[in-house]
Formats: sequence, structure tokens, C-alpha cells
Amino acid sequence: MRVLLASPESYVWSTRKHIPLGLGYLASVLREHGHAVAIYDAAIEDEQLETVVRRGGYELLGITAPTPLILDAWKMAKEGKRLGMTTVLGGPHMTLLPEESLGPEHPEVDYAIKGEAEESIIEFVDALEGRGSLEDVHGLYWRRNGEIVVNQPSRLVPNLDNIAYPAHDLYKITRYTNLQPLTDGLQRNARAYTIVTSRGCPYKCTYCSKPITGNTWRPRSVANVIGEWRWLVKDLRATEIGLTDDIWNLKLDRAKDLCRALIDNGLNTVPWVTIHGMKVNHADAELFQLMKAAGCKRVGFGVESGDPQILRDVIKKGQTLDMVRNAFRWAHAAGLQTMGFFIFGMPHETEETMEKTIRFALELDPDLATFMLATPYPGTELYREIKQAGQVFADSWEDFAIYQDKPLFSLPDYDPDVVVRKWRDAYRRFYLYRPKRVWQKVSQKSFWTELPSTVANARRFFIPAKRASS
Ligand code: B12
Ligand code: SF4
Repeated sequence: MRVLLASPESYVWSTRKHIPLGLGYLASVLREHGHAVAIYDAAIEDEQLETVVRRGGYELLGITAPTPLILDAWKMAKEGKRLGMTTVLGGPHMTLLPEESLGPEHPEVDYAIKGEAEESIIEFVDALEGRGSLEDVHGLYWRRNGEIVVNQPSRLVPNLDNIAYPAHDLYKITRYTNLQPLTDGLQRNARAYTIVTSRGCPYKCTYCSKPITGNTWRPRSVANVIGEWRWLVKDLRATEIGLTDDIWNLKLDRAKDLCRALIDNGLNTVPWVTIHGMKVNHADAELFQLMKAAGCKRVGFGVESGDPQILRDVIKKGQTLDMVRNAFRWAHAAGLQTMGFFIFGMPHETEETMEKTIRFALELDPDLATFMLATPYPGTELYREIKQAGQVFADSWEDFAIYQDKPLFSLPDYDPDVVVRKWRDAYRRFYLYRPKRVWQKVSQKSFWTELPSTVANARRFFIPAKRASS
């Protein structure tokens, strides 16, 4: 079958230019099974979907979407139907709410697949081609006589070494400008690929929407990761690599072994970063030294809050402030750039708890700090708590993007306006009101090359945002 795997253009995520890695995995297994497959990422294409579909004669359109992009995914599916294609949706939002997309308002969606889909996509395409039955496709949601049929659940890939590397060669890599839209990549025009060395995470942070990869941690073997890394560096000429694991360092020994193997195989010449963040409590000084020697340039940490009680009882992060302090100290000592991710406005937050977070950020002094407003993604404990005791006041799924700078919920004894005020305060105090830091930044060459995006970002913190109505 001729399959086009697509990611919609994001109108809510203005600087998004990163690889949709899940599509690469699906493309790879489809290719292995003899199907003609291409990736269409609307964020970087210069041709309309119609042109590509007509030229390639694609019959099936598979679209991926996180929650904030689901409206764009539906639009794309409509276009697919107009072009006479069969449409199937998958990815994070579909894993949370598959039935929504098969409701009567969405005739443009023929099928939805929930969860990891390397196995399902093959079963599904086989069934469409008459080599199996739709009933047997794991994770498939579909319609029969106007009713939604829910198949047996999809299965997490048990041994990740058994699946092929993602089809990195299908990405138009020179069009992807950065690995980390929140912070900019290491270099603006890098050939920046991403790699995932493990899937899943056993922690249960209450805001985290991790429906796809589950609560078990499944590492790839070091040898298997090195094989892909070598392909990226030697054959595809990567100049920057980003690790996108939920938690790549869960097993400290394996993390160290991976670093040693990068060094032993001469792959430490290409800089890499941890995109999603590392977990501070599975680290020691030696790990950061090894990471540095293995080519790592920048590490990110989910710090979240400077208030111990919010961290322990509300976020349930499973880490202490001292663990965070140690991780930053070790990373700085190893000569790594650091990023800190912080959340504002979890339930039970007050002006005082958020003030502690700002002070903690100033104390840790990461090279880059990202302050985010708490966002209640469906399926999270945070979402359930707010639904029970308060009110979510997002108008549409688009409001769930980080760049929507408005409070998304209210609870008794919770003041959304204070949350937004403290959040803006954090950016100002971290980035602007410290003359030494401002001078450091202005004296770097990158400050001037990145000025347009810096100005665009800065506007967000000084122009008051409207609150969404309920
Ligand atoms: C890395 C990452 C990012 C990076 C990407 C950087 C990069 N250069 O790659 C950055 C920082 C840009 C990012 C941004 C965002 N992210 Co993010 N991200 C991740 C992370 C940690 C890993 C993604 C990944 O590489 N997965 C590996 C691949 C193999 O898995 P996959 O893409 O899910 O694909 C599999 C299945 O989903 C399925 N599938 C996927 N697509 C399709 C399509 C079809 C047709 C089918 C059938 C199946 C299918 O099959 C694939 C193979 O098994 C995930 C957490 C996670 N573990 O999923 C969060 C995650 C996906 N992100 C999340 C969010 C919320 C966002 C943002 C929306 C944040 C925001 N509020 O703005 C933005 C959205 C940007 C965008 N336009 O897409 C949430 C999504 C929750 C939700 N309900 O949608 C997650 C789950 C994090 C979390 N735990 O809360 N993210
Ligand atoms: S935020 Fe990170 S550590 Fe917490 S559950 Fe999600 S992936 Fe795991």
C-alpha cells in the first residue's frame, strides 16, 4: 500500500521545527513490510498536501497529533478525505481520547489507533489490503453500522532492540531548525536528529501525560543504540543529536555504559543534549563527567517547584530539592550547560510557594530556565483533581499549548491571576533584572543571531494575556 505519514502544521506552536520521531518508527516498519511510505511534515514542507498525494499516489493518510494540534490534525484529515484517501489518526491525543475523533462530528477520521503502533500499523494495512481482519488489529478504534468498535488494546513493544531504527533518512533534515523550540538548539542550522534510547517511565508525576509509553521502563541495549547513533553520525552526517527519552538515566550504570560506548566508538565528536530532561535522582558526579566526555553539551532537568511540599505532595515528583541542587552542581562542575524546567500554578499553589520556585531558579542559575503554566492534560491526575473540585476553562484543545499564556483552570482557594503574575515575574527576574546575566547574554554572538526569536518570545511576558472564557 502507498502510505503517507503526516504531522500537521502547528499554528499554536510557532517555532516548532522538530522531527516527528514516532512517524519515523512507523515508516520504518512499513518499509520493512514492503509498503511505499513517505513522511509529510506540514511544519517544514513547501508543497501542499494535495501536490504530494497526487504525485505519490498515496492511498492511506496516517496523521499524528499531541493534544494542542488535534484541531489541525482533523483539518488535515478532511483534506485527505477530499483527496479520496483513507485516514487513520494516532499519537498522544489519540491514545488519550480515541473515541472523540470517531464521533459524528468527525466523519473525516476513518480509523484511530491507540498507543505504540509498530505492530498495529502493519496489522491494519494488512487488513485494509484483505490479508487479515480489522477486528484483529490491536488498538484499533473504528466504526461498524454507525457504532464505534473498540478492539483489543495495542501492546507495548516488549524488546525495543527488535524494532528497526526509525527511518531517519526520510526526514528533510536541513529544514528542521532546532531540537528544542523552548530554548533553541545548540546551533541554529544544525543537522539535528533525535534518538530515543528507552521508552516509558515508572514515576507518576501528577501533571504528566504519558499515556503512550506506559509505566514500565524499557531500555534498548547499548549496542543497539550505538548502531543507530553511528548511522546518524557517520552516514546521515548529524551535527547535533537530541535524546528524547522520558528518562534515559533511570539505570545509572546503563547511562554510564552508554557514555563509555560513545567514547570508545569515536561518536563523541557530535554534540548532544537531553531534550526532555534527566531525572536528578539517578545521577552522580561521575555520570556528568562521562556525559561531557561523550560529547554531551547541555542537560535539562525537571525541577518543577522550589517548595518541598508542592514537590512531594502535589506534583509527586519523587525528588528532593537537595537532589536537584546536587545534580546542577555536578553538571556545572563537569562543564555542561544546564536547563531547568519549572511549573507555575499547580493546585494548592500560593504566592509564597511560587516565590520559592522563583528563588530556587535564581539559586540554581541554569543557563536556560523555562517556566511553564500548569496544564491539565486529559488522563492526568491533575486533570482529574480539577474536574472534581474546580473548573477547566480552556475553550479548545489549542489552549493546551505551552505558548497559550493564560491560566487554564480554577480551584477553590486558587487565584489564576496570581499564578500568571508570578509566572511573568519569574521570567523578568530570571532573564532581565540581573545585570550580570544580561551582560553575559548580550556579549554572546548567539544573542544577536537569535534576536528575532528572542524578541518574539519576550513579547509574551510583557503583553497581558486574556483569560479563556469557560
Ligand atoms: C521529545 C518530546 C518533545 C520535544 C520534541 C523534540 C524533538 N526534537 O523531538 C518537544 C520539546 C518539541 C515537545 C514539544 C511538545 N510536547 Co512533547 N514530548 C516529547 C516526548 C518526551 C518524546 C516524544 C518521542 O520522541 N516519542 C518517541 C516516539 C517513538 O513515540 P511517539 O511519537 O509517541 O509515536 C508512537 C505512538 O504515539 C504512535 N503514533 C505516533 N504517531 C502516530 C500516527 C499514526 C497514524 C499512528 C497509527 C500511530 C502513531 O506510534 C509511534 C510508535 O510507537 C514525549 C513523551 C513520550 N514518551 O511520548 C512528550 C509528549 C509527547 N509531549 C507532550 C506535549 C504536551 C508537548 C507539547 C504539546 C507541549 C506544549 N504544551 O506545547 C509540545 C507539542 C509540540 C508539537 N507541535 O508537537 C505530551 C503530549 C500529551 C498530549 N496529551 O498530547 C507528551 C506525551 C509528554 C508528557 N508526558 O506529558 N515534545
Ligand atoms: S514528568 Fe518525567 S519523571 Fe515524571 S512521570 Fe513524566 S516522564 Fe516520568
